[in-house]
Amino acid sequence: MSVLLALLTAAHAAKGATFWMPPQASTLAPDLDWVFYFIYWVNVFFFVVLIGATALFTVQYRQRSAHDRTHPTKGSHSLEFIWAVIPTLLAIAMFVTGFKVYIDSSIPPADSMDVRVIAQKWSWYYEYPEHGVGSETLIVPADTNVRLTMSSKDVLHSFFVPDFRVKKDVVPNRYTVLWFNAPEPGDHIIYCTEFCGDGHSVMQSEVEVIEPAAFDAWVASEKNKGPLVGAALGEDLFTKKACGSCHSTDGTPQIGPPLNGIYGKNETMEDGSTALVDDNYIRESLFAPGAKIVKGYAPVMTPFQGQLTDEEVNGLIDYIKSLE
Ligand code: HEC
Ligand SMILES: [Cu+2]
Repeated sequence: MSVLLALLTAAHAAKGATFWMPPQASTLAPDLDWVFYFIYWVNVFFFVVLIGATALFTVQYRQRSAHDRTHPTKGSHSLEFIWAVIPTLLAIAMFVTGFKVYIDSSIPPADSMDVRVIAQKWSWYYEYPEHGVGSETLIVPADTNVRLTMSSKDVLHSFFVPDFRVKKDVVPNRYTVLWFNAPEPGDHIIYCTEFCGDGHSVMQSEVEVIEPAAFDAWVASEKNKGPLVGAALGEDLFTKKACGSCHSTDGTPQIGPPLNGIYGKNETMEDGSTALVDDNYIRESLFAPGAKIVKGYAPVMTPFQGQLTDEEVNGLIDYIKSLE
């Protein structure tokens, strides 16, 4: 009992932590917890009222003798009206508040710093395309919007930081996006929350939120250590894989369309449809170029399926993104 109490007090000591929730360490956490506790207390209220009334009526209206008969009862329109309208209003309030938090957590702010998350059995790896460094711990500056673009090398994983209240599946052959802003420096646990085989339970990592100045110092110290990452890796591959024999980066059409300034644009296809050029589109262009043919060009690009690692695909995407 005293152990339990000690645990509870310890949890309460951390900022914003409650009986059910870990500390609130992101800007999303207070809003999300509000919705959680709103639904929670509505549930507690109705649980107590309904179970209480059931218990009370069971005793009060029990059959007292063998010939004890119930009086015939008539319906009540006002009662029925009340118990239809109040729950409906409560359900609408839950939807509206929940939807708002869902939208806020789904759309990364435009000024976000990009980090790539690569999941594999059974570890996490982080790439900083804007800084050209990689890390096994997610290190981010405090008070900064951070957008994670996540992919898996093998099976389905799921990225979960309880203290931030963010969670998203990480899937092979596709990018998923998640964002957060951690106002204060501190360490928080990252879990894989999708059962992904033997080592699932040890597939943990850590996010270290540090002061922005310390982050810049960390980037400077990591730079030029280890292999090329992000746009620098992409630029290197662009030459090695001879993408330049068909694609210019200065706007001149060649055998293939120029690749500068395409990221974030809507591209028109041969069949008249359009597609947004984002991470998933470029990945598809590399692995299955025939899936969407850009208007005015022939389907002659060789598929690079099996010839590029996930890091290399990420690097090429970051390089194309960097071309103006
Ligand atoms: C043999 C010539 C050729 C080579 C080599 C080639 N491509 Fe392509 N690529 C094309 C053509 C042609 C298209 C347009 C037709 C289509 O959509 O498949 C294209 C389309 C693309 C697109 C979609 C562009 C848009 O405007 O929507 C991207 C991205 C791309 N290529 C990237 C690359 C990268 C990166 C490499 C090197 C790893 C590469 N390509 C190598 C010919 C080539
Ligand atoms: Cu996993």
